[in-house]
Order: sequence, then structure tokens, then C-alpha cells
Amino acid sequence: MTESIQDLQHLLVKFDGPVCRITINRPKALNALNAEVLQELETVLFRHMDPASTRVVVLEGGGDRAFVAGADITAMQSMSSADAREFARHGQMITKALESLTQVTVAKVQGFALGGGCELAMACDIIVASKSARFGQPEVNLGIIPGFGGTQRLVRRVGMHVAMDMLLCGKSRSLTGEDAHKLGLVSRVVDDAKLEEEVQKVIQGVLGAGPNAVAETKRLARDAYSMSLDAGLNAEANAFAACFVDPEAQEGIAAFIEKRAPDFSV
Ligand code: CO8
Repeated sequence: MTESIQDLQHLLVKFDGPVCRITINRPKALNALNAEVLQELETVLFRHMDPASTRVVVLEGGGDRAFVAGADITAMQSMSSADAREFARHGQMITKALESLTQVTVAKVQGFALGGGCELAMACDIIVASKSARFGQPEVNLGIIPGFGGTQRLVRRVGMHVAMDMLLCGKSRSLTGEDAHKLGLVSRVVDDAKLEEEVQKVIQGVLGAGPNAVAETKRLARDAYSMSLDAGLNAEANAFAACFVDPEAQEGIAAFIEKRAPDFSV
């Protein structure tokens, strides 16, 4: 069943069976993030994500030129320091919400993913990019710094040296989708024309797996950032044990032994 959320000005949100597609739809401003976009993202992520019915969230940009070209620079011009802190906090809350969702989040990136756009993509579990996509953190060229998690997540994602290069050299060090893939910033890269096809492969991959197993694996992998190895291994062993009282594991293992496809809907 296909369903949309009405009354949103800047987002198109469509539920199609277990897949939710969120399109940031300000193509004339290359989908730049302003306070209203953040508010609508908050509403959708906090009020409309039902793990029982939605398993994958795809985030993309409207039009064909950009995923998101960053925070809205025009809107930032009149911000006070207090406004800027609030704006950054709000953006960070959105990125943390994406990371905490039970659902698998997929950033579908074509065109520009700059500044807040690169940061938003990095908060997703999987980034699928077109070869001609452009990733970068050009904030320093505006005399500001990343405020949406870039100084933290980029370092974790690509390591200190590549992150320093991108963060400190700003727009002179933006990466194509292919370069971003080589450096570990994105998960998959394909020809521009095959982007949607590749996103569909990701969706089918996730939907073919056990819902609880996927959600638990996401939680543990995300927590790896903030846990010691011993604490993480302990959490993994506990979660592994918990799987075995879930009918999903019984079905998955039985299906393998009986040489049939698992039915995780039971
Ligand atoms: N904000 C507002 N408007 C934008 C933005 C933006 N980030 N990016 C593009 N636009 C607008 C342009 O002003 C232009 O509007 P108009 O047609 O009315 O003049 C339209 O989109 C098309 O853009 P261009 O004409 O500039 O298109 P080009 O192909 O010449 O250039 C670029 C494309 C290279 C992407 C160029 O637009 C550009 O450099 N954009 C700014 C990129 C940038 O610096 N991004 C970082 C912003 S700062 C940031 O993200 C901080 C995040 C931390 C806080 C986050 C809290 C949520």
C-alpha cells in the first residue's frame, strides 16, 4: 500500500509497503537545509516511523542536481551565535535520530552532498552514490565550521588524515562519488543511470533478512563507536543469546537446513 504524509512544505514522504522514501524537496536551492526542513525531518522521524510496518528509510534530494548542498546559507546570514547553536543542535538531533532508528537508513546521493548534506548522508547506515556525486565539507570557505557532526563522523568514517584534508581544505577538496567510495566514505558507487537500481538492491537485501537480526545488528554496530571493545563484545554476546529465543532465528536456521527461503513474516 502506498501512502504519503500530507501538510509538509519541503519534504515528500511516501510509504510503499516496508519502505519509506523521504525526499528533501527544495531543488531551486539545491535542497539546502533550513530550520523548516529540519523541523519537518524531526516530525517524520519521530512521529511516523513504525518499526512494525517500515523497515527501510531512503533519504534523497529533489531534482537531479543535489542530494543536499548544505545548510541554507541565506538563512544563516542573520543568525546570532545562540541561533547557530540551536540550529546545529537541531541538525545533530536529526542525525542522531537517523542513527537510532530501528529501520535501515539509506542515503541515495546524486549531485552535491556538501556541508550539512555530507553530514546528513554520513548519519545514514548505507550511502549509495552516483559516480558524479560531489561530497565535501566547504564550511571553512564560509568562515564557519561543520555543525551537523562533520568534525566527528567524517573522522570516524574515513580516518583522521582524509578527514583533515577534506575539512581543512574545504571546497578545494571535494570528492567525486568514485573517490568517496575508494576512501570509504560511501558504501556503493554506480553509474548515474543505475543509482535507483542499486538502491533497490540494498532494499531487497535488507528485506530478505530477519527484521530483528537487522535491527539488533544495526544497534550493536552503531554502539561500537562509543563502547570499549570489551563492552561491545559483551553486548554482542548478550544480543546473540537473545536471538535464540526469537522465532525469527528458528525460522532462519530451519529454512537453511530445509533448503528453502525463510519466511520471516511468521
Ligand atoms: N544554501 C542556500 N542556497 C544554496 C545553497 C546553500 N547551501 N547551495 C546552493 N544554493 C542555491 C544558490 O544560491 C542558487 O540559488 P539562486 O538560483 O536563487 O541564485 C541555487 O541554489 C543554485 O546554485 P548555484 O547557482 O550556486 O549553482 P552552481 O552549479 O553554480 O554551484 C554549488 C553549485 C557548487 C553547490 C554552489 O551552489 C555552492 O557552493 N553552494 C554552497 C555549498 C556550501 O557551501 N555548503 C555548505 C553550507 S554550510 C553548512 O552546510 C554548515 C552545516 C552546519 C550546520 C548544519 C545545521 C543543520
